[in-house]
Amino acid sequence: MLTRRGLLTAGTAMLAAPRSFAASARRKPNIIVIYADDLGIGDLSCYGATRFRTPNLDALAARGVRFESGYATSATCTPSRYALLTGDYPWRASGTQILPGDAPAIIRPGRFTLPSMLKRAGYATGVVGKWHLGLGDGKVDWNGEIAPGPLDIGFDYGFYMPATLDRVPTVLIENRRVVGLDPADPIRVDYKAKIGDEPTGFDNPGLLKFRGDPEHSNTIHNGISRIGYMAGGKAARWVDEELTDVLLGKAVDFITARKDNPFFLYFAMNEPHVPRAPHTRFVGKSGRGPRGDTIIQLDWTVGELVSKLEALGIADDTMIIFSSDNGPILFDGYEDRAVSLNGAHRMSGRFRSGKYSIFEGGTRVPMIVIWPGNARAGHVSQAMVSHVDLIASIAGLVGEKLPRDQAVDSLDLLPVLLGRSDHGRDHVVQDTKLMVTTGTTVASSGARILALRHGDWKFIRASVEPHEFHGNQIGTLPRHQLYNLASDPGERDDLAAKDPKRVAQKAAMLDRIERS
Ligand code: NG6
Ligand code: CA
Repeated sequence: MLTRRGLLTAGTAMLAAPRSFAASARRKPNIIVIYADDLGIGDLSCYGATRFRTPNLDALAARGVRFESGYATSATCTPSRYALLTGDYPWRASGTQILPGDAPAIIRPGRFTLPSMLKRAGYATGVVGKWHLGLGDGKVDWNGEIAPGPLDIGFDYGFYMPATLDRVPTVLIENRRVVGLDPADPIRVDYKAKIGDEPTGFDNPGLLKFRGDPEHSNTIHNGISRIGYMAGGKAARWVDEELTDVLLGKAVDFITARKDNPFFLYFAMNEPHVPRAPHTRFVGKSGRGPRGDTIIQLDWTVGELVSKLEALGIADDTMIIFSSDNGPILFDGYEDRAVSLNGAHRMSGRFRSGKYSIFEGGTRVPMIVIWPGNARAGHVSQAMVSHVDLIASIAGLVGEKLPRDQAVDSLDLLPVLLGRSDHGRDHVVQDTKLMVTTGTTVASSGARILALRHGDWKFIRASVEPHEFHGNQIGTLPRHQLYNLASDPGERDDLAAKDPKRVAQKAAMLDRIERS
């Protein structure tokens, strides 16, 4: 296959030019990307989960294409989202690792992105939910105009959290302003030293709903200690238990107001990322504790959004792509009993490990595409696709061209996304990068860890990075590893010593892709 970077790899034929599905539709379809946070490929009942059910996502899968080899580019959030929006693998750029809540914007204004391309194609474009791609130019002014941000890279509308649920500031931003901010109570944020006089998890553990590890033991808001210190902005802070309803409301408002013309909505949900504080109506519903309960909340919320499309009469004109930014994890900083209550639930299905890992569980995620009348209902695809491919595939759909030097890793796989072809990628690069922390959990150099899946072969490049983080195996060894995913999807039987020739080939191929 010829990638946009011009690398010729053996083994697969070029895809036929995508058919013009758009032409058969009444108009350009609305496009909704629903991106879950830390949801594993084994977390939905349509992917084999048996300990609880996800009826709304199962129904979605039954009406569309369900992928068994759908990949986020990376095993953590920021890099996967960077790739989703830009069409570049994140490891081509520096600064694309997990960002603090006060980091500058990493996708710079004016850059060619999925939303900017769709805007050019006549779409109204919006983001609702988790951002975590940085804001501002250095020091963000939380009390003034927040820029650059989503509005500077192609979104017309944004209603979003700056980073993650577990990072300060715990406030929502609409377009360029913090929502509900009282100017008399300005927000201050510091990731290094304590500011203000609010209690912290370190000093006041008695105030907590559940305890955090040292990284998650800074300012307490809503009974949850966060990463980072914050003061002020009291009236603007979110209530974790109500946040998903607030975001759903904004997503519904966005589509309702724009239903008569094509729109693109990037709905970046938080479930089941930590801290897991579901609404009371979902508490106890999964029988697996708060992690399962937030998955039930996610499933219900997706169902509501789909019902809204139906009520508005636009469900048939809407393509929905559902996926997750990286694999799953039980303990990720809070003692919320996820580990003890998980029981026999297999978050990554038959794959090994999850979030942070270079094993399949890190990046092979649930992925469902529906578009009534266009995407094949009920098709289960084994084709390899990556989120990095969305931009080129959607460009083909809406008749836009990619600039030569942009979205360099993105392949037009529209027929694959619609279940009309099972010829996906012949290879995909996976990556992870650990945080460099001074806490007790990990001492990483912050180096990228890369792997290559090529056909059924999985090559993991040698790395001296730590082998474990938060209970998930990262998959690193100081020597190269080789697995055959067809016979060994759980990556247990390292064939590197038996097949040094193949190891050398894959190592060279990954080097070539990296340099291309
Ligand atoms: C890590 C946090 C983790 C989570 C993650 C981001 C520590 C020890 N761990 O650094 O709890 O917030 O960042 O998750 O601080 S992600 O899904 O947004 O990538
Ligand atoms: Ca994530």
